[in-house]
Amino acid sequence: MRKLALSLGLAAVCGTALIAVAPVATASETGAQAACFTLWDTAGYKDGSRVFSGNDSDFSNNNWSSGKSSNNSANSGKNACSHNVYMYAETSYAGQSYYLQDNSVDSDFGNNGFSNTAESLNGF
Ligand SMILES: [Ca+2]
Ligand SMILES: [Ca+2]
Ligand SMILES: [Ca+2]
Repeated sequence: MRKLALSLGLAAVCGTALIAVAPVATASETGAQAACFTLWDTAGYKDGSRVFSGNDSDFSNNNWSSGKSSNNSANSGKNACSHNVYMYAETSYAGQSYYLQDNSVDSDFGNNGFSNTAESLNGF
């Protein structure tokens, strides 16, 4: 009987430990947004890229991975988010807009009249 009680005691300790870990696993989901949207400098997902995990009201202070300015420069994008992402021709989500639906890609903004145009982005 004493052995059985000890086993049960250990099981209880393990159970408590698992419960304590659970909130840590979900914290990442409720905290920072997923980095699920990517833009590229050039059509066909080429040259420098930028990954977004939230809105950006002004591209002028952000460069592509290549080091070049990402302002008025996006030409293709992939939206792996579960929500639409909206790009705007001016800062602060103003001017002409173009959006990528959730879980969609566009290899060339040129046939959408949005080449080298985006200055801000939201939808997160
Ligand atoms: Ca910015
Ligand atoms: Ca470009
Ligand atoms: Ca297009």
